[in-house]
Amino acid sequence: MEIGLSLGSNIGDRAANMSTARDAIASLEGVRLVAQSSLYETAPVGVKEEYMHMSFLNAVVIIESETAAGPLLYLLSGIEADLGRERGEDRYAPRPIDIDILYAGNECIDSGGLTVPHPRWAERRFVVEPLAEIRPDLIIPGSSRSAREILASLNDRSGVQALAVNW
Ligand code: PH2
Ligand code: MG
Ligand code: MG
Repeated sequence: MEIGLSLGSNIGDRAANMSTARDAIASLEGVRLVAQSSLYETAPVGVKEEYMHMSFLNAVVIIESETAAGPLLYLLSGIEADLGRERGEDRYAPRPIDIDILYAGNECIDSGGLTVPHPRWAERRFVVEPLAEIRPDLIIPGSSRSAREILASLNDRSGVQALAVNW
């Protein structure tokens, strides 16, 4: 099944964190990397005032996975932990890497701490813009519009800029 992932980093060597996480995802058993967006430099959304100066790198990665979303989430948390992610009470605290499942085929899941499609993906420019770059015609369950159409009418005006770098 095709699964879309959002990657984000706002601490440490952000570009290295993004590449290392992408490679670790691609190395998971039963996972094949299908597409990756450009790297985007993005303004923080919804973080505490004290972290507003820490801009993010974001990207979307698409995989073909034999592992279902539930067990995959567990493996992805392992990659986050390997890259030094610590989980405290502030879920939006700076992190070397955050890996979120955006969608998993046409599945709708709401159990065990996992909600798929991601409940906020369509409101966030740092997700919609990289997704529309690589899957403009994708319609994610819960929406009637394609990624490209959602991007065209997005309210989130926060800064998102594609970087001309390989990763
Ligand atoms: N992730 C968040 C909260 N805010 N802002 C940007 N620009 N990029 C993110 O990845 C991000 C965020 C929670 O996971
Ligand atoms: Mg997350
Ligand atoms: Mg997140």
